[in-house]
Amino acid sequence: MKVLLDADVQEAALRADVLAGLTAPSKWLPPKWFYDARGSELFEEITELPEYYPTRAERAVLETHAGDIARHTGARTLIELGSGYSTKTRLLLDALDLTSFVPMDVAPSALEAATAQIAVDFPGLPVHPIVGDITQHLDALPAAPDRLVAFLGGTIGNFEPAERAQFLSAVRGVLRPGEHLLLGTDLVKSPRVLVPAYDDAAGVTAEFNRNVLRVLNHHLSADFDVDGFAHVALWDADHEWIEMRLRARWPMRVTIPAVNLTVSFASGEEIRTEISAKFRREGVDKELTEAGFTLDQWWTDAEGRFALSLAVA
Ligand code: AVJ
Repeated sequence: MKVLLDADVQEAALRADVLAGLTAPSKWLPPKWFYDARGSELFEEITELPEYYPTRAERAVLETHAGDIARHTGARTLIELGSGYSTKTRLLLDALDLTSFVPMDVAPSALEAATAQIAVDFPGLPVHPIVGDITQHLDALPAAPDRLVAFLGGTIGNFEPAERAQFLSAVRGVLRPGEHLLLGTDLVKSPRVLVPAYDDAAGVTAEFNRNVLRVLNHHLSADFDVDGFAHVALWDADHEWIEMRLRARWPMRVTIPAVNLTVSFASGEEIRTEISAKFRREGVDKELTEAGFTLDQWWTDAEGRFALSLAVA
């Protein structure tokens, strides 16, 4: 496994984000810090919840169109960004005629498990996992032939619009003309469907959200009272995104020794921990075009909940 994120680099990045986010007037933390081993497992659990439709909807699109993806791209190399356990990706591994598979993720535990399982299920397929941050390490992607970059799950929605533009341009920058991007985007729909998907009855998403505080306790010796924070999920209709927050149930002072910081929370004060933007076809087309891609195919599930875009560089 190629490791671009060693523990020291990761901790330095975590310290910088915590310092910036928790000293800001409106407190925030970037969602990538959810994904330690426990966070990655909790996310897998989320994907199986009755309320969390995006994974099943995206799988339905992949089941229907994996053959089309193979035909339109002729890809020989599949690069998956933010690959996690690569569960849905197996549908692409089945359909494509690949000479290698390159999954990249910040979570080494998920990447290791995925690589081991794929070795068993796809013997003879070379897998070259990279532990890396997709916002920093695209340069490390191999210059292999006929590449298809897959960015699935709707994870692009976790970026702010400006970050999204920067990220898509960076992906375009590493691709040669004629190579492809397969982009998964969750679509705008009723908040009656969206909000429960991020606030499930079993409380798994709440645990996932609070896990970021456990990560800070563990890695920065912070003393967050994890149960002192309530899970909040709300639909921001102006931005068309879901926001997850952690709301202090009572006034708190938290010390974070690794960054030499004491943070005060008023009762009810919130930390924004994630945005998950929802998209429309025109918006996706526009953003891809602005990044230098051409939208070639747009596929959705039968209920129109989730889209896969195939774009050409
Ligand atoms: C993995 C980023 C696609 O935004 O829906 C699930 C993460 N957060 N429930 C998403 C998540 C809360 C998920 N992505």
